[in-house]
Amino acid sequence: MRVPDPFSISKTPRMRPAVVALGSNLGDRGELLRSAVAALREAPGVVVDAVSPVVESIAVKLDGVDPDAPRYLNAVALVRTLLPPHELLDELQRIEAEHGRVRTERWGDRTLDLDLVDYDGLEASDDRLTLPHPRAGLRSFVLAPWLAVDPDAVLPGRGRVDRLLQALGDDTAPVPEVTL
Ligand code: A4P
Ligand code: MG
Repeated sequence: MRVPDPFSISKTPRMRPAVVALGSNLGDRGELLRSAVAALREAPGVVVDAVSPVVESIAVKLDGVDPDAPRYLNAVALVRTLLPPHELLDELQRIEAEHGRVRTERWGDRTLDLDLVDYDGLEASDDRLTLPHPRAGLRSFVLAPWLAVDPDAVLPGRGRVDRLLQALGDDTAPVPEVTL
């Protein structure tokens, strides 16, 4: 029996909108985010339409916020892509690896984290990819920059980003001196 693919999208190639969250709390964080955006712009089948302002926030670890860990810079990029979701994830992970990302501890400090927050409103999950990103709605460091670059943003299945952020509270600080 054929198992239906939860990610199945129409086979007609077209540019689909996606939202990528960027984060860094090690190294030259601003330069790493800038270089990651440049790499996204160069990725085959990816067009970057907009990049948010940069915000700073306290690191969230598995056991809660950690004021002793290096702070994060975060931003969000709005893209359009010809790539199916897993191929876009491959590109994001390739860019992470090229920027010195080493996976040791889950939610540990990292030079670069690229998360796929939304792919064309898809709600689906397998062992490699969950869409939308399951924790995006709980994180002001994702919601605040996303809202700044798209006032009508909607997190699939969860609702409008402005409402989600209002309910959550915004604990990010703007970093206007870093532009991407
Ligand atoms: N994966 C599944 N769905 C997705 C998706 N939508 N986007 C899988 C990206 N990856 C997805 O991720 C683990 C696995 O998740 C991947 O192999 C992929 O197949 P990872 O990047 O290797 O590890 P991680 O980032 O430590 O894990 P996770 O659970 O994705 O962490 P989060 O939720 O991304 O949190 N604090 C602040 N202030 N700012 C931050 O940006 N980021 C994190 C990471 C923790 N604390 C933070 C921040
Ligand atoms: Mg990640």
